[in-house]
Parts: sequence; C-alpha cells; structure tokens
Amino acid sequence: MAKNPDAIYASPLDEMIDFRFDERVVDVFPDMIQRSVPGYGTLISNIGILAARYAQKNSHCYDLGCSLGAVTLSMRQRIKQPGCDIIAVDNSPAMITRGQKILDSDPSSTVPVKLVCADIQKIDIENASVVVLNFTLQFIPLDERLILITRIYQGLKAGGILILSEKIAFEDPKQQDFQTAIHHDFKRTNGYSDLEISQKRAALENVLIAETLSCHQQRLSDAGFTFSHTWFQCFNFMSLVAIK
Ligand code: GEK
Repeated sequence: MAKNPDAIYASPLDEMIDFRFDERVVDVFPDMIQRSVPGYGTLISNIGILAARYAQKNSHCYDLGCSLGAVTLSMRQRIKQPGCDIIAVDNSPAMITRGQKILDSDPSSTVPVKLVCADIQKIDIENASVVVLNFTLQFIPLDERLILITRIYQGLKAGGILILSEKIAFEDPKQQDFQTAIHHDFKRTNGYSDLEISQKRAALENVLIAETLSCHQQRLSDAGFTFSHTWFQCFNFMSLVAIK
C-alpha cells in the first residue's frame, strides 16, 4: 500500500500542541513510524516469529496500543496453534477505524482478530500466551506503568511472554547525547529536516516519557517476571522479551 508522506512538522508552528494520535497522524502513520523508529520493520516481522513460537493453543494474543495493526498482522500470518485469537486494542478511534479497514483487506490468515477501541489500562487481560506492547508503555503515565505490567503478568499463562519495545533513556549523559545524535542522523537520513525533528521532539516532550533499560527490567521483576532479555536494540530503541 502507498504510504502518505509525513509532513506534519515540516512548517513552523505558531503554537506547540502535545502530540496526539488523531486523524492527521493516522493518515501518515506508517511513513512516520518507519522513518522515526530504527529497525521498526525488523521488529514487526520478528514479533511474528516470537509469537509463532510462544502462542499456546486455545489462548489469546494481545497487541496493546495496536495503532494500525502492524504487529497484529505479523502475528496473524505466523501463528499456527489451534484455537488462538488476537485481541488488538488502541484508545484512538481514528487508529481503530483505519486499522479495521487494513485488517479487512488482508486475507492472509484465518486467525480471528478482535479490534477494540479502549484504554489498555481498563481492559481484562486473561488466558494470554503472548502480550505485545510495541512502543506503547512509553505513553502511559509513569506511576501507572507497574500496575499495567502486573496485570499483564497475572493474565499470562505459564510459559507465556510479554514483548516490550520502547524508546529508552540512558543514565550516562554522554551516552544519552551520543544515542540522541545518532537517532537524529537516522531521521535526517530519512528526509526529516532539523525543524521537523525539533518540533516533533517538543510535541512529544510531555507525552512520550522514556526510561532506562534497567528501570524497565526492575519493573518487570517487580511485576513477577523472573526472566527478561533484550532481543533487539538499535540506538535508543530496544525490545525486551519477558517469560512467565
Ligand atoms: C505498532 N504498536 O505499529 N490505551 C490504548 N492505546 C493507547 C494508550 C492507552 N492508554 N496510550 C497510547 N495508546 C504500534 C505502534 S504507537 C507508538 C504504537 C508511536 C496508543 C496510541 O493511540 C498509539 O496508537 C499507540 O498507543 C502508540 O507497532 O507512535 O510511537
């Protein structure tokens, strides 16, 4: 499918408004995320491979903060266990409406998908073998993150996995500066101007709160996970897998 180019922050804005997942963002989302998150395509396809290994028969797989359903489509193509379904949740109505159209036009698998417009902090998570938070936890208020991860842990079956991908921060200011500079080079190489990079950064400042890798690992451990492992990192973006 042709991607609409992201030019949301290309012209100077009089007033900086906090970033929101509205219609304008939905229109350009596939282009925006691919040009902004290093390794996004690699993450999406490999989440399908992880799901194929860890999905258990007669269980639910959750895609929390599903946006347009890229993770859902990847899992749906790979999962072969009988009786599995995918529950994909996002609280942006614009994302869910567009995501449903994309799903309906993809006949590549028969795994049932339920697309739900809801706050992931309020839904039931039960009988789960795979739960994915692909760049979603970073938008949840800091003091509510442990409650969510604990509810995910409790909803997972033994042997089930949580895949947690996040933009991360670094304790060492030198490393923070290095990773930020390289990430900005990545965005520049993908055609974003310095103005776009700085305006997007300002819009996300109060909305996307990145934490360190050790902070994420400690929270996973506090929630009950005894095993968590980084399986992907590129600059300041990483993905962990935690197994119950
Ligand atoms: C992908 N996973 O393409 N409840 C439900 N959804 C939420 C909440 C919440 N409380 N907070 C934020 N969202 C996707 C990419 S994007 C990441 C995920 C990014 C949703 C929000 O509406 C948005 O669609 C998504 O989480 C984050 O693999 O844009 O950097």
